[in-house]
Amino acid sequence: MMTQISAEPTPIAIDLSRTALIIIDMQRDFLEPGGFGETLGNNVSLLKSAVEPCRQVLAAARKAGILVIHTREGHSPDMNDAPPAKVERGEPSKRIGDPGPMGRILIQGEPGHDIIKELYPIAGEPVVDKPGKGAFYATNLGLILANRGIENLLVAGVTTEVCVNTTVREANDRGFRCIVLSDCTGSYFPEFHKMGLAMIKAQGGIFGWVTGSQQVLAAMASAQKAA
Ligand code: TIU
Repeated sequence: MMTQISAEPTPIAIDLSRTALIIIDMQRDFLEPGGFGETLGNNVSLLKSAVEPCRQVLAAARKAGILVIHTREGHSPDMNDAPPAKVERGEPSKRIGDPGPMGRILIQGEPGHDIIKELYPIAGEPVVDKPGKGAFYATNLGLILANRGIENLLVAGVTTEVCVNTTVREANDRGFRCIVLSDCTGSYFPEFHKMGLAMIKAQGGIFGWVTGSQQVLAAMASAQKAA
């Protein structure tokens, strides 16, 4: 059954049974003080607004039986998967792998690498660990989606112009319809958030569609009523 979602630049009709909600990098390292985001000089409180809309869409997706996938950016403890060009970049207060208040910065298994408690994965939800900004690069995300017959992605998470945009571009080139949930994403730079979303929906939806959590919640509710 097709479900209509109000979105920009146009409404879109999708089959929710072929749709996954992907929540990008809602990790303590990006959202809480003392993590990777803050070491880069960012005000991490700017990402907070995405948490509650994300929590609502996550709850509705679980209720509707929609596949939920979580991603986490980070590196193995031996850092074999961390490019020196990434580790050595800039002048952060701490580098990837350095000890911080939430454990080693951006390292798998450390408290800071974990997903925030409000959006914590439950059994059966794939968690994709990724070394890069895009969720397809050097991960089995494409395989997971192919095995489940997924054609459409509802995209949430942080940050809008970095990991969300990179993942949407990767997904769009792989043939997925991407619907980005504006209030479920966030950036350390409000102007990049705005333009990051504008870039996706420009030119007739060059990379995908943009909508809000309320539109998606309404679409999921109407699909459940019709079922
Ligand atoms: N997940 C993600 O977006 N990684 C980043 O490094 N984002 C920044 O905005 N720095």
